[in-house]
Amino acid sequence: MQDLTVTTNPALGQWIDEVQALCEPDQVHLCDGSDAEYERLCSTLVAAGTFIRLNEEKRPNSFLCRSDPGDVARLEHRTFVCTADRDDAGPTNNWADPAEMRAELQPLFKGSMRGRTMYVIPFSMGEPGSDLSMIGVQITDSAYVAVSMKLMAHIGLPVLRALGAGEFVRCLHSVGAPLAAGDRDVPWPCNAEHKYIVSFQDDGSIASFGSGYGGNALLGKKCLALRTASLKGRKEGWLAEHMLIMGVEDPAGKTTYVAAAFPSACGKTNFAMLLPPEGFAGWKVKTVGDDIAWIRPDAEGTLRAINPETGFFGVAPGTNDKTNPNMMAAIARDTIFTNCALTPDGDVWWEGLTEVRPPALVDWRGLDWTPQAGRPAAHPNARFTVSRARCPSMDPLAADPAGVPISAFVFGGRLSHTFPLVFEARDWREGIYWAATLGSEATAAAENQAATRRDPFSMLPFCGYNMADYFAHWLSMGDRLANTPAIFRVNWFRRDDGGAFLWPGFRQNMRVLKWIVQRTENRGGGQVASVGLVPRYHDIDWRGLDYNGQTFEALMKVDRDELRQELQSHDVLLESFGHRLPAALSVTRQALLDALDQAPPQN
Ligand code: OXD
Ligand code: MN
Repeated sequence: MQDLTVTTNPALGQWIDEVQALCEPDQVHLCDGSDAEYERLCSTLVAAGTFIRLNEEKRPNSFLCRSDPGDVARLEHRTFVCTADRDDAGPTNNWADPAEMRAELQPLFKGSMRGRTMYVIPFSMGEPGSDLSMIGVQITDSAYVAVSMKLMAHIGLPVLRALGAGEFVRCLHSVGAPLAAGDRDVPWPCNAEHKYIVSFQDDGSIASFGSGYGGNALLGKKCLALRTASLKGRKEGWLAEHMLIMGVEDPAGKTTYVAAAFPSACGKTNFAMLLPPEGFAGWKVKTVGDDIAWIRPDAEGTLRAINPETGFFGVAPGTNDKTNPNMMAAIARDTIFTNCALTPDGDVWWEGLTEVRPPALVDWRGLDWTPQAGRPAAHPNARFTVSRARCPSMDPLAADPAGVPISAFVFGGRLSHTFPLVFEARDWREGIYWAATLGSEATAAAENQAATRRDPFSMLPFCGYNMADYFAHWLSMGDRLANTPAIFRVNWFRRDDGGAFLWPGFRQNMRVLKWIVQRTENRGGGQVASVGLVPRYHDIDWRGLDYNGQTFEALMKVDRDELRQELQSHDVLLESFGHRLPAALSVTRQALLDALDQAPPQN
């Protein structure tokens, strides 16, 4: 493998040598991506105390891993986008000068892998060899990262073959915890003092230091497939999006594909794997992806999307047989669990898994736990990592390098008030406006005035360039399409005056999906309201659910004053972009405000 690397891609051979000289690992392991290698590395992690092998009968071939309590989530304040000109990163990113950042990182990486193995992981986001794919090579001193990458991407020899002498994205990662001779390692090494997740947009490389967790460390995901790819997509005329992709198959066997963006904590993975409710015999939801979509116009002017990932890195708390039976089936075996609780019989548990909490557990920090402990047993951001091959709802076209045709975009936040269950934007431009001003309430607060965090297109932490230019890119994409997808906003989280949810959500969201599919087929079923086109009560298929017209009215109500306030509150976000904001967005906002003044009071 070493020879193959050096002879087929001299630039890769040279980069490996450079990183080895800089980071000074004890040894170098070039990952071939085989199952045998995965098993060997998992056994090494068990021997090191990083992994606990779960009960083979209850959860075959699965492991529990506990991170350092200070390394449990993505770190947005330590994530940097480096561009020569600060304005190219824009007001929503942490900007740093590329040369200064390189100078800052250099001494941190110097000797950072001492006492450790340096893993070289060639990986492909998208099918190896496809024109739509991107190849990266991650160098890391974390075996946890190496095994996780095996589940989340194509890795190893097939990728090297596809790479040949071609270009690859350099992804350098160190947990930043060198070991001196004789030092005892800890189960989850990381650096308590320095953490950096950096996209160098001048040469497209990525560097991450100090954290071993999730999107900070699995560099193919948020770093390459979103921050790096979004900039590449802008240059090349495509879109790298924080979106799930699903196919909705009707009883006649016709599949309509939808891509949907939701900020974190809005149930994106559950929606991507939705099991239609009773009464929807013959309808099927087929999962293409739960987190990332790469979307390009084809020669016919249709947008086609691929999910560049091969696995799921999903949030465990709240996942159960009701909220996501497909994911429950997927994680029945061959899964890496991180920061979940351990049961006495060697299985995992998290809040929401069962209605009744087990009487005794070991919590995510390794401490004894009982329901009286007064703290969660699993970390709220506890995760499972599992290959898509295990998920029963996968679409047969999920790995098709040509992608699937997108008929609709759906944007949704967690909003207790103002926004109805669903509406369709009147046109592409208005749809972009509603996506650009997407927001979600920070907490599931019962009060009406919960603070909204703006998260345009749910890309706030992931757009690798100035978001004003990103909006312009989306606006111009509309001009290039012959089959322009319809754009919808949804809100599963509206509450009544007493703070109770008005909509049951989960499987019942299928009713909204069915209406969306019907709209994309121009089969009518809606009326014009101030926000856009909305379904009437009889436009929704209610079979199997007792949901009365009065509650539906409360769910769909758009109050003119509330909507005006909402539109006015967009100022803060829009004005932050200054002169770079596309005029079309300010014009759309004004048109929506003007239309409100002319509309009847509650419509
Ligand atoms: C994720 C996220 O982990 O969006 O997918 O934070
Ligand atoms: Mn995500």
